Amino acid sequence: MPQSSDYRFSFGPWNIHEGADPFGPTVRPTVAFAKKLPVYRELGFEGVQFHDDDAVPDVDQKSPEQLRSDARAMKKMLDDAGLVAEFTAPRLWEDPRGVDGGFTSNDAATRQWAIDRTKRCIDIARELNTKFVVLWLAREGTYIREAKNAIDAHKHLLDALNALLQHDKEVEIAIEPKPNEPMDHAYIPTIGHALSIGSQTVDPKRMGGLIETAHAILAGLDPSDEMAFALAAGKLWSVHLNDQNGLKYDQDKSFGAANLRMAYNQVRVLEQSGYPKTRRFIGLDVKAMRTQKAEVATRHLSNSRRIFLALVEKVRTFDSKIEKQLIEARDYEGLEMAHLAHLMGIKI
Ligand code: 3MF
Ligand code: MG
Repeated sequence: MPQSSDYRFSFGPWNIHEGADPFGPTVRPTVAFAKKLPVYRELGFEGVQFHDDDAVPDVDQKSPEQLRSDARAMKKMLDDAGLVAEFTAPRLWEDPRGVDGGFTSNDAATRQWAIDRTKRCIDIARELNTKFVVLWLAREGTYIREAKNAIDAHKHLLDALNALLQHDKEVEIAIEPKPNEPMDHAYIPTIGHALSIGSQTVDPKRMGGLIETAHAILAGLDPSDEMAFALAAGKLWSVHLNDQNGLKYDQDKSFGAANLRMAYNQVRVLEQSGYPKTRRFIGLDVKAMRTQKAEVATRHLSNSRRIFLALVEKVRTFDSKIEKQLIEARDYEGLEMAHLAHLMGIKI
């Protein structure tokens, strides 16, 4: 097996959850944040991905001093649990003001609120000892095309990114693209869009991307190719590995649970790029099934990590001589069979 120290794993507190869905209430008791922290190390994780209000509740209401001192208290909790913060992400989508988006709202005051709130999210990150902020642009899109001027929306988004980069001269911002849900159409659906807008900012080297498996599949794209695009540009700053059974609601299934070969190819591209050497995290954005009983409602996390490490082993043990021969002969049926046989543990 690969050394588990090769890769660093992270998840967000929202990945241990009560099981509510749009059609039914919670089915498991709430686990307090402080009770989630020890679970990280137990399951082999060292990084915590935070929404701003996971780290400091009532972000908008607090004075700057209060915000920083609350964030420092959270940093102490992390230190005591032997954990580090990977990033913070502004949870704009749960605030009534963000009902029709923040950065791309038609209302100037709302756009300013989104920028101010995200500046606070950056300040929290810095107190948690990370420079890394992730933007999942949940409601930056439309339910109907005519609701916003899309050209203006992209300009507003760029203005917001510039204001954020200028607020803190060291912050590094990764956009997490997603094509739909909650909106019908999101303005930044793919990593190509994310890196393109990043390249137009005042400081492109501090703009990158986070790729989530399910989001790429919902865009009809192959997650490993999306990752390769970002990796080739040195812009894959984190991942949200999970799985997705075709074009449905965002499922956040355990990594490899729907399509093991697609999972293998994501691991393969990360291995090819030497991702562990970057010391960046492998984030798992996975949800337990609603049917899962409370006592075993963290298995989706440990199972996903285990599948990831088993696939690292598969990638590392694939016979590179056979690969080279089959590629030279352009025998892709043979190459496919060699990979499938290796994955299944059968002889060709
Ligand atoms: C939604 C997501 C989000 C983001 C998170 C961090 C709630 O589909 O994937 O999870 O990952 O907000 O950016
Ligand atoms: Mg995600």
